[in-house]
Amino acid sequence: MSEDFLSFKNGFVLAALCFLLAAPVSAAEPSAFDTDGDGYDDATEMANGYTPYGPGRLETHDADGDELTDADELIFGTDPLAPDSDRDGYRDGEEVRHGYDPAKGSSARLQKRIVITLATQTLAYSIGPKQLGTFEVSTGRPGYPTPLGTFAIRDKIPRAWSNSAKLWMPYWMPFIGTTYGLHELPEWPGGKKEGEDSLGTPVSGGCVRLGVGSAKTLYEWAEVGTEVTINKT
Ligand SMILES: [Ca+2]
Ligand SMILES: [Ca+2]
Ligand SMILES: [Ca+2]
Repeated sequence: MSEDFLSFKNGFVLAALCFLLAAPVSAAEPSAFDTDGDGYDDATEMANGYTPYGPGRLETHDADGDELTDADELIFGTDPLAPDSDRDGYRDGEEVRHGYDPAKGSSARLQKRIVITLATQTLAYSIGPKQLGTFEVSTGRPGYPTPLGTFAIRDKIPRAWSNSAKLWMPYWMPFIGTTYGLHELPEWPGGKKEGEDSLGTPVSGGCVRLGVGSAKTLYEWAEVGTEVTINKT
């Protein structure tokens, strides 16, 4: 056998092997892949909350040790088995922590978004494709509706005075002029503070009120320019 033929034959075997390894999972055979070789196929593991990239749960396991869990890698579209998915020199978890997109090169930012739903009196906040949490809020009472639409945070003031309502608004973040904004349950001169039990019911003058704790969390997380969307449902 000539060397040329051997090299051709080895190349063919290698190509066939690569094809078999890379072959997509057929719809008729969802059990074809068991990435971590533990005897359970990837689809079954994920359907039950387990990671297909090693032992443990999808939500807590970090197969490549880049501070992004296997579950978050799937959400952000990164490679669960590569610590620096976009190969820009920064690890996936480090990028997310600093607000950069771990799947899209060095300068792409992840967008921060706040969405308030009037029907449920809830606020959700997210970075890129990942929702970070939800809070109960109180929006405008009948006759004083919170405007619908998409706006942006214009300012951040730790404790603002409302001249029209004569009350203090802790963690004030206006999103329409200085009239409508997000803030903690208001306080009146003399020390009275709106009760937490008003959350979940639209009782404000049009602003979006948050509870003690949640207002501070959102204030520290959000930035001037963070998008704020108010939906009816
Ligand atoms: Ca497995
Ligand atoms: Ca990871
Ligand atoms: Ca990176």
